[in-house]
This record gives sequence, structure tokens and C-alpha cells, in this order.
Amino acid sequence: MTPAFIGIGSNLGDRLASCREAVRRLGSTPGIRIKKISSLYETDPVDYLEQDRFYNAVVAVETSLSPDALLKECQEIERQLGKTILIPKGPRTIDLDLLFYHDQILNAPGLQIPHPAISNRAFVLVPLTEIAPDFIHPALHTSVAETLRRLNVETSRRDVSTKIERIAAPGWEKIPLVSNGPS
Ligand code: PH2
Ligand code: MG
Ligand code: MG
Repeated sequence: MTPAFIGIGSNLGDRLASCREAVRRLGSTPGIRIKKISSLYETDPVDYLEQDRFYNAVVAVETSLSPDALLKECQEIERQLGKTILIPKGPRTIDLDLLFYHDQILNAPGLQIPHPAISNRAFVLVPLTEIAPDFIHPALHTSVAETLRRLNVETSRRDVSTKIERIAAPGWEKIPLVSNGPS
């Protein structure tokens, strides 16, 4: 079993329901076991600014799947939950991003691990720090908590602040952590 981290985002439709259903489906996929779920955060959009605020979270999993197979399962769940993107980096009902796959570094055209944007995205680093502060970024060789601290320093120098708030989401933490299928 290999530890991996998956980022979750939604800013279209029922954001809480989409995030929760994505975690539930991940956890009932054979070969994926959910280990930890971060709090849910409401975050200002980055990159493409003319869109609604996101719900973001990160889950830690253990998987017997290869990186490619894990990516395919994420994409299948995105498809099932009705992901359609009209604008790159624009509004989406659900987004599942493979952030880390243990300490592996992969640079295939369809799959880059670690996810290339982790170090400048507080909406990933804040929930990640909550569940895995000591995990070492295999390319940067800094812990997740340290990566977030550096981003905060940089961001305050640039005087850019994007709001990230932990939100009370009743039942969010009650997603069953057990997998249904064999793993
Ligand atoms: N995802 C994007 C682009 N911008 N902004 C926030 N706050 N959260 C996201 O998940 C997000 C984003 C493209 O995947
Ligand atoms: Mg994304
Ligand atoms: Mg994505």
C-alpha cells in the first residue's frame, strides 16, 4: 500500500454535496483506502479570478493502485459527478487532483507528480498541513508545513492575500472511512 494525497475542489452547484460524494466514492473504490480527511475550507479563487469561491479539502489515502490507475479512478469519479469545464481553471462541480504519490516524481504529459502547483497554492497547503504537516515534498525537500510557511512569507511580501476560511460543514467528517470493495 502506497500513501498518496488527493486535493478536492468545487465551486459549482452544491459544493458540499459534491466534495462529500467525491470522498465517499474514493473510499469505496477498490484499491483506495481513506486514511485522513482535512476540514473543508472556503477559498478565494486563484488563477482565474472571475468565478465563485471554492470549497477545498485534501484527503490522505493508501492505495494499491499505480499512479496512472489512481488518476483514472479520480477522473472517473469527476465524470460521474458531472465535471464539465468550459474555461480552463474556471468553474467546476468537482476537481480531484493527485498531489503526491509517496515520494515519487513523475513527469508524464498527462500526469505530473507532485502536482506542479502545490507550492504556490494555499488552498492546497492549508488543508494538507492540517493532516500531514511533516510530509516531505519529494522535489522541494521541504515539509508541507515549511512549504506553506514559505508561501505565506512570499505572499505577504507581494501583498497578495487570498482568503481561506475553515468552514463548519455539518456531517463533512462523518464520511465513512472504510472501503466497501477489496483493497
Ligand atoms: N482550482 C483551480 C483554479 N483556481 N482556486 C481555488 N481557490 N480552489 C481551487 O480548487 C482552484 C482554484 C483549477 O483547478
Ligand atoms: Mg485543480
Ligand atoms: Mg484537476
